[in-house]
Amino acid sequence: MTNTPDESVTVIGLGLMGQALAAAFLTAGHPTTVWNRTPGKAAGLVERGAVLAPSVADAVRASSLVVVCLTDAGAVRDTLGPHRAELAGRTLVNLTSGTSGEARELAALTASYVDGAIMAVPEVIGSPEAFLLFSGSQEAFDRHRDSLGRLGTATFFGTDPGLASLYDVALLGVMWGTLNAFLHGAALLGEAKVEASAFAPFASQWVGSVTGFITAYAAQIDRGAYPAEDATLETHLATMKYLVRESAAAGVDTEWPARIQALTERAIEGGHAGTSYASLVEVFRGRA
Ligand code: FVH
Repeated sequence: MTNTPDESVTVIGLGLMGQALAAAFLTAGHPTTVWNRTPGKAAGLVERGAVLAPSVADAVRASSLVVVCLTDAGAVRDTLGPHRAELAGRTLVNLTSGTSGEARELAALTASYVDGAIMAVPEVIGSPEAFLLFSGSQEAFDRHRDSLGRLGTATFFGTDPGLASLYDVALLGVMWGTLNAFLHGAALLGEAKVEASAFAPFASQWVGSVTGFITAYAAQIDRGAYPAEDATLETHLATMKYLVRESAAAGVDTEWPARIQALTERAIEGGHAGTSYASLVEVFRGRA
């Protein structure tokens, strides 16, 4: 990564995330132009040397790399759709959340389109702990790799512009599933007067142990074979029933554990009784 960037960058959208993106480019020394529907949000960045463009067209024309971060795909379409002429020959990096289908549609805005997803909060933008997922034009990503690397740890997943968004939602699903499981456990233990902060270190340690299964199960999924090297689905099912019964007895939500049990029962009905937990992927694929 070069240390003294001379590449000018434009950031369109100065919400909580857009402000952090523009600030990271300024900190790295990039000549930075900004635009926001509500111009007042640019004040702090202008004080740091950013140029506030009077219009979207001026903002796009100011840089070879245009980064947009708005509320949703509709806002991106409304804001940049009328400016395809200005976007021609420039790279547009869209860091707005959205679906893979929306990303593929927005890729029509310019030949040099890169879609992205930010797995981080604004506070960590500019540090390696900010993970940014990209897909779309490989040539464009490679050309601006150093500049995009100023935002955090950047990974390019492939030329399908929708891929970064799919990774984003899949990873968010891992986050929500994990947090739901912790919160359900905290509710259950709370009925026994156990504080969440007492449960937390055990839950964190256990999440760390459980992530060890991910690599092994990924290999089984890719091979399409699910040998029970740790525990069979029948063993899992027996203990899942305890979670359902304990939840009912404690008067906390039973839908969450019952859903887990139902998925496993469906896999067993599909002939996976003696296989590993990874065989539930067949249920999620709608094949069990
Ligand atoms: N904030 C976060 O931690 C998450 C981390 C993961 C990725 N998300 C996504 O980033 C996009 C922007 O999120 P945000 O937190 O910056 O959102 P806001 O602070 O609400 O700012 C929204 C900006 O979008 C502008 N805007 C909205 N609608 C329009 C429109 N129709 N035309 C033009 N601009 C529009 C808004 O402008 P203004 O209200 O200031 O005038 C803000 O600049 C988002 O996709 C997250 O999912 C962030």
